[in-house]
Amino acid sequence: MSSPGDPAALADAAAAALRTATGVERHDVVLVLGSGWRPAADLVGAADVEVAMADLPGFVPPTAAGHAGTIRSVDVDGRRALVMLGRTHLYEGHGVDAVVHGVRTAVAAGCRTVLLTNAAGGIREGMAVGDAVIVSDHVNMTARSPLVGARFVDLTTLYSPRLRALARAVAPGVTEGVYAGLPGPHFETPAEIRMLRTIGADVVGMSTVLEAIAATAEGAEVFALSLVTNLAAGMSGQPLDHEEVLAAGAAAALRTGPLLRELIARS
Ligand code: R1P
Repeated sequence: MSSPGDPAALADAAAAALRTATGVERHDVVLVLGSGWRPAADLVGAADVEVAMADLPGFVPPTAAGHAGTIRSVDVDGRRALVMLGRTHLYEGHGVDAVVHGVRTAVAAGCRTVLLTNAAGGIREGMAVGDAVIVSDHVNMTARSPLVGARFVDLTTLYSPRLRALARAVAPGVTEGVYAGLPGPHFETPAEIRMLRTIGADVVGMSTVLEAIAATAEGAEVFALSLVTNLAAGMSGQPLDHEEVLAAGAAAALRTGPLLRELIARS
């Protein structure tokens, strides 16, 4: 039984509000945009309706630069997509339920496919700014779970092998990698990057892992795509900043936008 304040009830209420605002009874797929991904999303398709997250129950509008805080309803070759322009991060201080409310709402609105994007630091030798990386697995280093109070969930194939194969077919040459999700908001130290490389991480960021866990627990098929927007601390000799993250996303949009569109259309 759910109470009005519980996460499932809030997601249901937000999904109902989305249905009213968009006039669309059921969406098929959700695309969550990470830092710097907005220019790519503009190439996915024109929005029929754009709703402010602030107008929907349970949403805490994102505060990170480049996260607009709106949700578009877009028709992509007959597939109905929700495109979330921005996400709430753990470091914004609103807790795990706020972080995963977007994907829970999307699943409640009918989405069986959850596509997550993020900006990430490249850890693996040979990576370059502008590389897209299909997330094959993750290391959750937030020490949190969206499933506290719930049940055990198998994560063996958290990142859908089917969707990963589709992405590799759509974008030959794009490699796969393991995403390490840290709480932030500080960037990692060079020593932490050496540790992350040792434990098998290829890219690092401050999002995605909790959303992926929540989405799979709700029965959705999950896919995640990182864009290497900087080389991780200690690898380039340059200090890290969020502006270069946004700029790298914009520079890659002509490659990443069509990839997202194909994934939505064919997922
Ligand atoms: C750092 O520049 C910010 O960009 C990434 C990091 O996680 C961090 O929030 O954001 P997304 O993961 O939302 O792309």
